[in-house]
Amino acid sequence: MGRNVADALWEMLQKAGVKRCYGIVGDALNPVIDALRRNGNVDFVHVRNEEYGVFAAVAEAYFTGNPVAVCGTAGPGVTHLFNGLMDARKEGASVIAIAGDVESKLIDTATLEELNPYKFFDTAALYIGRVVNPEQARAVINTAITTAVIDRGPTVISLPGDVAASEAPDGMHAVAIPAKAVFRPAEADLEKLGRLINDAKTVAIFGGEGCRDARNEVLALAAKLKAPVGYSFRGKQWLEHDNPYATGMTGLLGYGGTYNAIHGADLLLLLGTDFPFSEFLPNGNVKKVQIDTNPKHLGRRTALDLGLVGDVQATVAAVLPKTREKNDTSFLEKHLAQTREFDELLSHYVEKGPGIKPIRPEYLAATLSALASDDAMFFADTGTACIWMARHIKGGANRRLFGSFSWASMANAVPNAFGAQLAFPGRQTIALCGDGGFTMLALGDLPTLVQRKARVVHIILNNESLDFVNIEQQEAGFVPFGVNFKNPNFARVAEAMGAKGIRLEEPGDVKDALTEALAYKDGPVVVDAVVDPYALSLPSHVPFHTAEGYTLSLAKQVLAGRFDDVIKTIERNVRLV
Ligand SMILES: Cc1ncc(C[n+]2csc(CCOP(=O)(O)OP(=O)(O)O)c2C)c(N)n1
Ligand SMILES: [Mg+2]
Repeated sequence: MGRNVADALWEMLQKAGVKRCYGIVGDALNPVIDALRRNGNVDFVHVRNEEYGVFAAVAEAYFTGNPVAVCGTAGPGVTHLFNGLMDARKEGASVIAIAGDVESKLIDTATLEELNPYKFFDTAALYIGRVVNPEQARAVINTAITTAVIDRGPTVISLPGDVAASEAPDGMHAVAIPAKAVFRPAEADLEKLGRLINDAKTVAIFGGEGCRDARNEVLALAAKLKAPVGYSFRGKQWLEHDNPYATGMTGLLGYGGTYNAIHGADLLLLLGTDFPFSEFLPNGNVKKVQIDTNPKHLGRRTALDLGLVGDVQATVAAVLPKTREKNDTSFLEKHLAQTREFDELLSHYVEKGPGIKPIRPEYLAATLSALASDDAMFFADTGTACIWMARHIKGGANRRLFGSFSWASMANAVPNAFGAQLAFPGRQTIALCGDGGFTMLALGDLPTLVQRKARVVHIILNNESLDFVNIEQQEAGFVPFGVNFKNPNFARVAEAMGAKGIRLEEPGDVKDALTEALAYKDGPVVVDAVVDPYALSLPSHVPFHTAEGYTLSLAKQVLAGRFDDVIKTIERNVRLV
């Protein structure tokens, strides 16, 4: 027999730029993996849990721009892919899942491990194809690849082993992937946008992931309009560094002057952001324009005066010549000053850090940021790690920050970092993980990293709690419950598994321990940092229900005056004086 369907599958994936496939083999996938072995051009990364493989694939796809394959086999192996595929969908990563399916003659008979892929993947995948006949394979594989790449999300090829092993029809291997299209709003809408900008005395910008390729244009617009620039977590890495107009983030992780800037401006430009926390966005007095490639994003978080469908880069470039320069810098200066003030507030933790035990996570994160290389890639687990990354890890032209920002799954950071390390070997990849997150997924796959000598620096925030939920419960006025647990010494566990382990308990040792960890070149290193579980973190603006919750839960105190003053009082006083 000549080429089989599985051979053609790998040829097509390889031609589309797939360099790796993460997953676990078995039954239906055996002919698929045999074809991968014979092909020789795609690295098969055996992981101990399929979910870990998908989070690795998400980071690889997101940062390289290439599609990445994952695989899991029939039923249970396939279900393990799901959470990661949801993450791929929300983070915009081109991940192609090859789902082993039951033999084609047994489909729809509820046979062992049978799972209906259409029903199961419906929420996660942008496209699901079930290859039940070799004649159909080219079209299905082609659609799965082009959809994943162009719409930047997960797709699924459900493949019974017998079909994978069947002879492929001739000529089944071309995939034509176009370059990224330029997407601009209609001229009439650009004119309207120009008028809105020119009529506004003050303009504020709030940018998100859609500013990834538009940094220069956004900064040029800010310079011309003297506009403060705030950003979502996903926008931070593109817009914050080396930006004289940057005013920080808003939302629950917020810091700096952005909240007040976007509420105080005449006009707010929402650029490539689907920032989901509507209560942090202005209503009423502020006019709002949103620009996004995805029309579903327009107006769903806040009511708009104008919505434009287009790339931020192309749209801003097109509107720049239509705008008049503004010369009054007072609005900008006011919010930059507020940003500096909040920066100083945050630096209290850092300055006092060496003297406070248990170790303050703020101090740990800030020291890490200072020691890490200029092109380090940082990954944060969902949990308090996100807060410390948002506030204390400084970005840079070549630094990267990533997490499960929009799906918000736990346990993403280490597998994300692993995928990035495989894609960029030797580059510093650092996972800030929760102890809940580390034990949920990362621990089981530590041997995978040891085996591959993958240089992933794990920094575990060992607070023996699901601290983020602990904070959440207090914000909501609950008595914290179900959030505490006991940990082993993770440094010793890591050593037993063949990784380097560093136990960190003394604040005075933070610098040396992190320096040692970052310098380690022989594989994964696990820094088990015993940190303060009572590291209270409040945003630069506290919505009323949050403040109310804290009042109930913590002390039923003050809170009659201005929220900002209250936050400052708490920030300055908790364990710092
Ligand atoms: C898979 C999953 N389960 C539960 C949650 C809800 N959740 C969000 S953060 C969090 C706590 C994380 O704890 P840990 O990893 O220890 O980090 P910490 O906040 O303590 O730093 C939980 C349970 C989630 N987001 N994802
Ligand atoms: Mg924890």
